[in-house]
Amino acid sequence: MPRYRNDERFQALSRRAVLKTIGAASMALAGSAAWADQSVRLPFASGPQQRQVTHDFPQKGPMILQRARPPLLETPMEVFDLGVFTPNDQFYVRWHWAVIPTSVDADAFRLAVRGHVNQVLSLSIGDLLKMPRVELAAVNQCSGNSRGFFSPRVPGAQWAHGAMGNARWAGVRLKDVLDRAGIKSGAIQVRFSGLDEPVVPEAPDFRKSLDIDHARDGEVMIAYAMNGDQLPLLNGFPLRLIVPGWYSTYWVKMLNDIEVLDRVDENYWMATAYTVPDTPHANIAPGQTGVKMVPISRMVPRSFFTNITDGASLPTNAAATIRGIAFGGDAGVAKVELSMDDGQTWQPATLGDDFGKYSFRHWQVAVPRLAPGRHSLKVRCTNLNGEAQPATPNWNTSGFMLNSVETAHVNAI
Ligand SMILES: Nc1nc2c(c(=O)[nH]1)N[C@H]1C(S)=C(S)[C@@H](COP(=O)(O)O)O[C@H]1N2
Ligand SMILES: [Mo]
Repeated sequence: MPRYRNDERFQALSRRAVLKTIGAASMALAGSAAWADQSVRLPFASGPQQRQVTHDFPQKGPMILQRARPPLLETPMEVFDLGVFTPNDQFYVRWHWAVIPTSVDADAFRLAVRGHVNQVLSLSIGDLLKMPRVELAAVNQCSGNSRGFFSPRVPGAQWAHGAMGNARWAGVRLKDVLDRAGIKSGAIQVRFSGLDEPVVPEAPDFRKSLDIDHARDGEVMIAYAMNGDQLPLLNGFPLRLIVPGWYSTYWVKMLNDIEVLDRVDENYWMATAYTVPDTPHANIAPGQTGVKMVPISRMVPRSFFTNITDGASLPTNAAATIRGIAFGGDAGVAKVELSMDDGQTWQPATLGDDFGKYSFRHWQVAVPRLAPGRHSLKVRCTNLNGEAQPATPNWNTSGFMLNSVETAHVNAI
C-alpha cells in the first residue's frame, strides 16, 4: 500500500500544499465580503458560543473552524439556502487522524482489491475511468451532525447542523470492481481503508466495512468526481466510497484499499466506535445502561430552515416566504410540513425539484402577514417509508442521529 511516511517526500508535499493554501485563501478573501466579520455565533445552550470562520484550508472557501488538525470544518448554514447542491469549496470536512497526505499523485495512485477474491487487483485512476460511469445525488452526513444540540451535552465534535452536504457523485459501481476481482464463496463483509494514518502506530487505522450484499447492491459507488469536479483533497481526493442513505462514517475517503473478508469485521471503528442503541430513534434516557448497541447504519429524515434562524426578527408588514431543505434519509422525501403555532397545526410545503431519493430537496411556504409578537415555527419531514421526524429530541451517549423537528422562534415586528 502506498504510504507517505518518507520525510523528504512529506516535506516536498507540504511546501506544495502551502502554496495551494495561499492561493485558495486569497481567492476566498477577495470574494467574500459577507464573511468579513470572521466569526459565527453558535446556537448551543451549553458549549461554545462563537467560532472563527477560516479561509485557510486548501480548495476551501469560508468554513467554520472547529479544529485545525486533523481538520473539522463546518459548512455555514447560509450555504444551504443558495442551492440544493453544496459547493465543493464549502463542503464540510471531518478526519479522525492527523496524518493525512497533503497531496496525492493521481498517476502513481493505485486502489488495491484483495482478500477473499479470485484475483488481487491494483487499479489506477485510468483503469476506473474506463469502467462504466454512474452518477447519483446523495447527502453526506456525519453521524454526529447537530451533536452540539444534545442536552445533556455529550463529548465529541460539537457540530451545529453543518456537518452535512449534498453533491452529485460520479464514479464506478463498487459491484463492478468486486466482480472484476471475483468474490470467493464465503465472503461476509468488505472492508475499506484510506491513505490517512493514526499519529501513533498503536492507534487503530480508520477502517469501515459493509456486508457483502450491501457492497454488491449496485448503488454503493467508488466516486472520483463531486459536483462535476475532482474531489477536494480534504473530501477524499482521488477516490472515496459513497454509501447512499447511510451515515458518512462509511464513506471512506482517499480510498486505496478494499479487502473482502470471510468474517465479520470487529475492528475498533466497527465494533466500538460508531455504534448506537438498538432502540427506536437510537434513543435512550441519560444514564440508562445495559442497552444493546449496534453499528450505526441508515440515515433518518431531517428538515431545516435556511432563510430564517432561531431568534430572527421578521417584518409584520409583508408576506414572507419561509424556505429550507429536507432529506428523507435512506428513502425519498414524501412531504415537508410547516407549523406556525408551535406544532398545533401543520401545512404542507411546496417541494422543489426531485434529484433522487438520497438528495436534499428544497421546500418553501408562502406565509401571510404575521401578527406582531413571538411565533414558534417548526418544520417536519416524512419520508416515503412513512417515517417522520420525532417531536422531541432523541438522545444517546455518542451524540448520533439527532433528527427531531427543528424549531425557529421568530419575533414579528
Ligand atoms: N479515510 C477516512 N475516511 C473518512 C473519515 C476518516 O477519518 N478517514 N471520516 C469519516 C467520517 S466520520 C465522516 S463524517 C466523513 C466526512 O466526510 P467529508 O470530510 O468529505 O465531509 O468522512 C468519513 N470518511
Ligand atoms: Mo462522522
